[in-house]
Amino acid sequence: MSQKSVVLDAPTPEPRQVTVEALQAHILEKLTYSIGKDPIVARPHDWLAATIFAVRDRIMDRWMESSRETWRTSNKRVYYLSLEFLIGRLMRDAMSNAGLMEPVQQALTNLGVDLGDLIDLEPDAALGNGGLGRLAACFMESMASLKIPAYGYGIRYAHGLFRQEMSEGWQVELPEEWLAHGNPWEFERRESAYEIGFGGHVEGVTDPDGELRQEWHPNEHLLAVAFDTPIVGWRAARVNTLRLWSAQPIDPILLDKFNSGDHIGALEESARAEAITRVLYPADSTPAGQELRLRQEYFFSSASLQDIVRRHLQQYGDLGSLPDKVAIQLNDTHPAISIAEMMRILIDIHGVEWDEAWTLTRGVFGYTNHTLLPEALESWPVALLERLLPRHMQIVYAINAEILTEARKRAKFTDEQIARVSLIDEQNGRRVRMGQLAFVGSHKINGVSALHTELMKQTVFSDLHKLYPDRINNKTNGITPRRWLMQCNPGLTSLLSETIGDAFLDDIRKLEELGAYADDPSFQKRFAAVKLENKTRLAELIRERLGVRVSPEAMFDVQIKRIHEYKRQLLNIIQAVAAYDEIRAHPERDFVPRVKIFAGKAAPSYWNAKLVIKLINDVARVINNDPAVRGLLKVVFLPNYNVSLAEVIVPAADLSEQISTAGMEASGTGNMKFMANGALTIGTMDGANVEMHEEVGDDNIVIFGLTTDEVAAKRAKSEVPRSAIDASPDLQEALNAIASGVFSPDDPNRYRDLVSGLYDTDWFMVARDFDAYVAAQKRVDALWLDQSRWNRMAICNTAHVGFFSSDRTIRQYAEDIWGVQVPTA
Ligand code: B1H
Repeated sequence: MSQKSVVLDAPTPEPRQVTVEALQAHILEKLTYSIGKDPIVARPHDWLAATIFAVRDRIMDRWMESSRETWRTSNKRVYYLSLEFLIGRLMRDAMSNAGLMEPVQQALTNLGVDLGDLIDLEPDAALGNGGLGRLAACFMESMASLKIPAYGYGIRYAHGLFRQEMSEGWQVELPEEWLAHGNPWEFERRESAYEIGFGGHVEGVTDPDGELRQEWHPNEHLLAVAFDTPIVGWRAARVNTLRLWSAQPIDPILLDKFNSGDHIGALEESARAEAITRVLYPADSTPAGQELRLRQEYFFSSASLQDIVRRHLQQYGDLGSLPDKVAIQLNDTHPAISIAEMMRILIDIHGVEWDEAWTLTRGVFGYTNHTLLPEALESWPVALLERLLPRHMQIVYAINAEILTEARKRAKFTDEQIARVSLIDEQNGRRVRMGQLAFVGSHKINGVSALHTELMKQTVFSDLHKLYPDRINNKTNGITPRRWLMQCNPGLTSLLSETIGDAFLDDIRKLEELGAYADDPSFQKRFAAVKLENKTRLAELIRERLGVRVSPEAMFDVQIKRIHEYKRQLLNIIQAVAAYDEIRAHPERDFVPRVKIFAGKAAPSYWNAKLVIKLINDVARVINNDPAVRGLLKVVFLPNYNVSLAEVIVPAADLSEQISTAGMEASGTGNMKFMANGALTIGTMDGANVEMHEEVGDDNIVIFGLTTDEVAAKRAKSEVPRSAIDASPDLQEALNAIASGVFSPDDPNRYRDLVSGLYDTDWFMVARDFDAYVAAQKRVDALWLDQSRWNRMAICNTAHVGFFSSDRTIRQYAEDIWGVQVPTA
C-alpha cells in the first residue's frame, strides 16, 4: 500500500458533539484526566487548559479532513514563511470561527466558571513586533477561511516580544513568558525534525559519471523540531497548520565532557542550539544585523524548505512539478536565504541541473517588501556568510554572475546600473543584499499599498524593475474582520446584524448596505451608544491601570503602534502641549474635551523612541494634574501594548491617528482596524491611508500635511526647518516649553536635543507639518461639535471598510502570485 492510500483510507473517530452537555462533561473530563486536577481545587489556569483541550478536540476532525483533502485533490499548497507571527490569543478566535462560543460559555456557566475570565487569562502569542507580524497572523486566518491549503512557517520563540513596564515614565523591558503555563494549542512533532548545519567547508567531488558536484560539510549541526498549531478558518471552512520550529541540540549532553568533570561544557552544545530560538529580535523596521539573527533566518528557512520538499516528493515523487504544486511567499527578506537554500537542496541533494533548479526556484517563490527605509534593507557581510554558510555564498555568487550577464547583454546596463542591481554591495565593505536576492529569485515581488508599490518601482528596485518589468505588483494589506470587528466588537456586530442582516459576516463588502442608514437618526443613536459602551470599558481599564479618570463622553483620540520617529508620536504630543497652552490662555473659552491615548513599544536600543515615551508620560503628568485644564484634556500612555490591548482600545476610539511622514509608512494596518470600528481617521497621504481616502471619500476622512513628493523635494533641497518654526508662534511656544524643562523640572535639559533636532534637520517633517496638523485637529473639533455629522462619518467608515479585509488581499495573492483557485464567496 502506498503512503497516499494509507492517508486516504484510514478510519476516523466519531467527531465530538458540540452540545452544552457534551462540552460540559468533556471539560470536566479534561480537567480530571488530562490536567489531573480535582474540580474543587482547580485554579483558573487549569480551567483554561481544560477548556482549550475540549475546544481543540472539536477542531481536530476538520484539521485532519483539511489535510486529507489536499492529498486527495492534489491541490497546490501555499507556504507563508515569516520570522514573525503576531497572533495574540487563540481561544476566542478558534471558538468563534468554529461556532463554539455559545455552547462553551453555557457549559462553563454550568460549571460555575466565567468564560470571559478564562479568555483574559490566556497569554498573547506575541511572536512578532508589529504590523508585519500581525499581517502574517491575519493572512493565516484568511487563508483558512478561503479554504486555501496553507502552512505558516516560523520560529517558536521561547520568549516573544518583551513585556513593557514603566519606571518613572521610562520604558523598561522584561522577558515575556508566554509558555510559562505550557501551551495547550501546540503539538510537538518529534518525527518532523530536520538537521540544520552551519560553518565548515565545501568540497568539490567528481561523481562516477564524471560530474563535478559540490558537497557542503558543516562543522556544526543541530535539530529543528516542529510544533504545530491549528488555525481555524471562519465557520471552520478549513483548518490549516502553523508550523513553528524549535532548535535543539543533536546531543543534549556531551557525556565525555560531563564525565571528565566539565559539567558546564557538557551543556555547551545544548545552550548554543537553543539560543537560536530563544528570543524574538525586538526591532520593528530595522534589522539587527547580528550573527544570531542570520542563524535564526537560515535555521527556519532550511527546516521549512526541507519539510516542503519532503512533503512534495512524498506526494508527487518528482521535483519538476514543484512550481505547479508549491507556492512559497517570503514575508520580507528575513527568509530570503531560502532562495539559495532551495538551489542547494535541488542541486546538491537531488542532483538537479543549475538551469532547471533556477527555473524551479523562481517558479515557487514570491517576495513581499514591507519597507523602503534604507536602514531597514537587510544585507549581510560577505565574510559572515562565507563563514556561516559557505555553500550558500557560492550559490549567491553564481546567481549574481547570471543576473549581471543578463543585465549587460539583454538590457545593456551601464556600470552604475550593474553596481545597483548586483547582489553584492561593494560600497560598504562587501555585503550581500537580501532584497536583491529575494527579487531575482522570485517570479513576483509585491508592495503592500498602492503608494508603496509605486515607490518601490521608483526607488530601491528601480533598476531591477527595468530589468524585469513584469515582476513588481501591488497587494494592498488587509485585516481579518473576524478578529478586528466581530470578536473585538460584539456590540457593534449585533447592531450591524440587526440592521442589515447577517450576510456581512460571510461577505464583508455587504457592509456597504449601511450607507443607507448613515443619515438615519435612530441608527446613529444606536451606533453612538455602542461606541459609548466600548469607551466606558476602556475608561475603566485606564482607571485600573493608570489611576487616571477619563470621561467616556470626551473624544477618544488614539495613536497606538510601535514608537518610531517616522510615525510621529512626537507631532501628536507637541500638539497636545499646544492645546494645553491654548486652554490655559483662554479660561473663558469652550473646548472639545479630548483624551489623547497612546500605547506602543520602542525598540530597546532606539533612544529617541524611548525618549518620546518619557515625554508623553511627562506631559501627561503635568496636564492631568493641572486644574486650569478643567478636565478638557487628558493624556494617557497605556503600557505593554499588544494584540489583546488593541482589541479593547480599537472599538473605543473616536479618532485614529495615522500621521506618518508621507512616503515612510509602507501601508499601516491599524488604520484599517479603526476604520472597521467606526473611528474617523486624521492622517497623511501615506501608505494605505491613500486608499482609505479613496474608498470612504474626501468627506469622511481628515487628510493633512506634505505629500510624498513635497517631502522628497524638501529633503533634496536640505531646506532648513527654522522658517516653519519662526512662522508658527504656537509651535515655538510648545517647543520652548518642552526644551526648557516645563515638563521635566527634575531634568530640564532632558528634551533639549530632541527639540533642537527639529530646528536643525527635522528629517521627519514634524515642524513643517505642524500647522497643517493643528488646522486638521481644529476641523476634527468642529466635526465633533456636530454629533450627527460625526456619527454619519463614522458609519460611512465602517460601511466602506470591505476593501481592507485580508480576504480580499489573499484572493489577490492567490490569483496573481500563487496560481491557486479560490472558491467565490
Ligand atoms: C513593516 C517591518 C519590519 N515593515 C524589519 N518592515 C524587522 C522590518 O525585525 N526586523 O528586522 C521587523 C519588521 N515591518 C511594516 O509592515 C510596515 O512598517 C507597515 O507599514 C506595514 O503595514 C506592515 C505590514 O505590511
